[in-house]
Amino acid sequence: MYGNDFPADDTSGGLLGEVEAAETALREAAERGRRGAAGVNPAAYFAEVIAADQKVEPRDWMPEAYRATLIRQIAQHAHSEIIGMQPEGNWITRAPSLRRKAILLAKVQDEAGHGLYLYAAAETLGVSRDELVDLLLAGRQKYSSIFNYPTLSWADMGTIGWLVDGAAIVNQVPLCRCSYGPYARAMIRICKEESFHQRQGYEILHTLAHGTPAQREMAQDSVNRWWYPSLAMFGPPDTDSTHSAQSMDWKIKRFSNDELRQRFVDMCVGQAEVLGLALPDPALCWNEERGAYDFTQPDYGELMQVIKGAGPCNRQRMEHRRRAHREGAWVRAAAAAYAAKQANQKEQANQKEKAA
Ligand code: BYC
Repeated sequence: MYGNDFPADDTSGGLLGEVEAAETALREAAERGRRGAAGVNPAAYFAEVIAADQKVEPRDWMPEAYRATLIRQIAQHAHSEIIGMQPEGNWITRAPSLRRKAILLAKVQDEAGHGLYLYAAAETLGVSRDELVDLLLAGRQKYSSIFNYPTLSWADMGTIGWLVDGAAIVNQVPLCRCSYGPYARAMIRICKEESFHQRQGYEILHTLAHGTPAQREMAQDSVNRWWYPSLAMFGPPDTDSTHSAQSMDWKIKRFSNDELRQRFVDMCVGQAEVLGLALPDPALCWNEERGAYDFTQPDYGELMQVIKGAGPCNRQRMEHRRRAHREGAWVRAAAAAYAAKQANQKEQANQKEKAA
């Protein structure tokens, strides 16, 4: 499938191994059962579950602020997956070959699937998917800043895979160990798929970077445009992050925004070298003392503008989503009518069985 010189290494920087470890830990924890006595003092029990690194489950008592934080983060994450289909969907009809088209189509469908797992995880917290979608459409919930940037060339499909999905995995692998069970379980499946997405993007860029001078230039231009927005995906710097401290206490987040951003930079430098592409940061250099790369921070003023709705594509993304929602109303109505009919038939069959 790949050219002979395509690197065989795991381009997720070993993160897939961490996903597998988190999956094993979840399975073992479920087999062991939980310590502590439920029902004694719910707040003390919740604190004990968090301290023992066990999972909070939907039936458990939880502080309202914990519930609200999870709903905010999981909904924002779900919306990002759905809005995130647009920049790549833009290139499905213009993919350079049938093979590329089939892969891109499958990837965009995967994003829809991720959105569904996440809406389902949010629903376990007592909020419906319809409510969350309404909040997004009303502009009262967010989605990731990164999807407000335009996809200007085919190389952007490679760069989104490599950098955007790469940043997503670095951010999301620790979420496989999130204290809320349904979110952690959803993240395991998502991370496995994301790592494939990242790999396919890397392969697109590798092909372009080793192609004609024009293809190489297109790849470099794309990396130049997406590097800083990808760094900004991790959120504001720790000093300005409003939720990190509390989310880390609750073990929703396991690392701060800056810690994950650093991890991402450290992972990308070697990968860019293998690609033969430059990261657009003249200040990027290894810091022996810190054991990490020094780098130029993204423009956080720009991040805040994009979050507030003033990014290059915010208006276009939301208009498209609202239109798709409107035009899909008949599909939702048909699905609901079909589900009601099935439920009715099942109920009648049950009654018949009882009467017999
Ligand atoms: N964009 O206190 P902070 C994907 C907001 S999908 C927009 O640090 P937190 C993919 C933040 O919400 C990728 N808003 O927040 C899909 C907060 O605002 P509010 C999506 C941002 O939650 C398809 C305020 O800034 N990934 O990869 O502790 C195709 C202060 O921030 C952003 C996830 O959603 C941003 N970048 O940390 C391809 C992962 N950053 O709510 C790829 C799950 C910050 O107070 N989410 N804000 O008004 C998280 O891990 C965390 O929510 C974040 C932010 C690290 C993003």
